[in-house]
Amino acid sequence: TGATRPHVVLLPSAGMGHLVPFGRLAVALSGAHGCDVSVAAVLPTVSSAESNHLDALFAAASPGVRRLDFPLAPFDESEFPNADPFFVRFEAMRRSAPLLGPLLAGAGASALVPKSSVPQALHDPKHLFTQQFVANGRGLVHADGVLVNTFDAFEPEAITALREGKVEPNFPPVFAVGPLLPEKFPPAKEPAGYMRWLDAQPARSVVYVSFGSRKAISPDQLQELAAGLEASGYRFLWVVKTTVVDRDDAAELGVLFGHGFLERVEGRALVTKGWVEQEEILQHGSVGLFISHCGWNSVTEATAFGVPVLAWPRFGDQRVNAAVVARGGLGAWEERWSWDGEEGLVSGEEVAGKIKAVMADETVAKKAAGVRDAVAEATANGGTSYRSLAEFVGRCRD
Ligand code: BUP
Repeated sequence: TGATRPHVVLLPSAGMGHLVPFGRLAVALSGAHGCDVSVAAVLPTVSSAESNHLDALFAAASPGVRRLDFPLAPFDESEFPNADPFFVRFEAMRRSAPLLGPLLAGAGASALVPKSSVPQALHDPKHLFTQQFVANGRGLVHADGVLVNTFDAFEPEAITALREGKVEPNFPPVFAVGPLLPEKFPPAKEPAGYMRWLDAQPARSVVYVSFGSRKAISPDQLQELAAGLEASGYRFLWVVKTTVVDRDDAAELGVLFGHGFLERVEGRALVTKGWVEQEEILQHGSVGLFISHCGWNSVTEATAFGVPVLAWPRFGDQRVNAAVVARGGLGAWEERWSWDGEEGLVSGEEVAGKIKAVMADETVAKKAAGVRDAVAEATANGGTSYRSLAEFVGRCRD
């Protein structure tokens, strides 16, 4: 649109009768009409005439026409014995439709989800997770409604797109009922050591670091992170999960971080290996920043308590969540920072620089406080999440 070149993606169905006019349309759009065009090559092709035609098209067409391979999801053709192979292909394509989103993202046709943010497994149509994801996705449209743990003001585009049928025309009603707030359990009789430590720190002075429990960080990256936290000069509370160390043993932690690290940061840092009550930490007034893997629960907990997040996603949906953090005003994300990425280690210097910049930036803290206020509004009686949950309950009664 406007001054930018439109990017048109063409998805010809099976058979030369479809492929030929789509090829012509591609050439017309890219030539006189100045569009970037991607033509999906649905694989495997049904006939050799089609594969020859595709080869010829991409060899002859202008550079504005790109080939976009679209491998179909696994499909058992024996379901349709004696059927016309082209009709069987139409069915296979219809069933592979959920794979189009990631494909288009890879073609740069969507600004919302770049290919690198699509969970790794979904890049492979044969992956068990992809097969489950596709099957579940198909089932979802038959649901009477879908509850999502987010709130309208935090992810307005995504929620609107779902509600207006832009993601899937028959998508059921969406109830944005989040963030689901932590249960209020009675406080432990003896506060944990890390809570007592937090009590002794000045307001908003501590960087809380936790990357969840599911995947250990490489020893090299761990050392860079340690160096960065040390060089930042800030106080920090670091919950370390590694397969190397399995207890809170200073000597072993010392080996992991490099000699003398724990001694050098003593007094301004607490490093622990065990399970912590994260929601208690996030609502403690001493915490000023959360360096997080952006598991969705961690993100929602940070929204509820208005703690700015410095996103460092690792795998699965976490890059998408990190983008939501940045877009939703909850914090910052350097896109290079991702352990799934192929761009190598993030240096201690870079970590220190970013921590200092974010901690010193009053706007970051103000915006995160704004998100917290929006949570309070959404979840209070009459707010969007409260009403969504009430409407959901109302429908259950009908
Ligand atoms: Br670790 C840890 N204490 O020590 P996410 C986590 N949590 O309370 P995801 C603690 O577990 P992974 C700890 O507050 C959150 O509610 C945390 O869920 C809590 O991570 C939950 O953030 C973790 O969605 O990965 O993606 O489930 O299992 O690695 O934490």
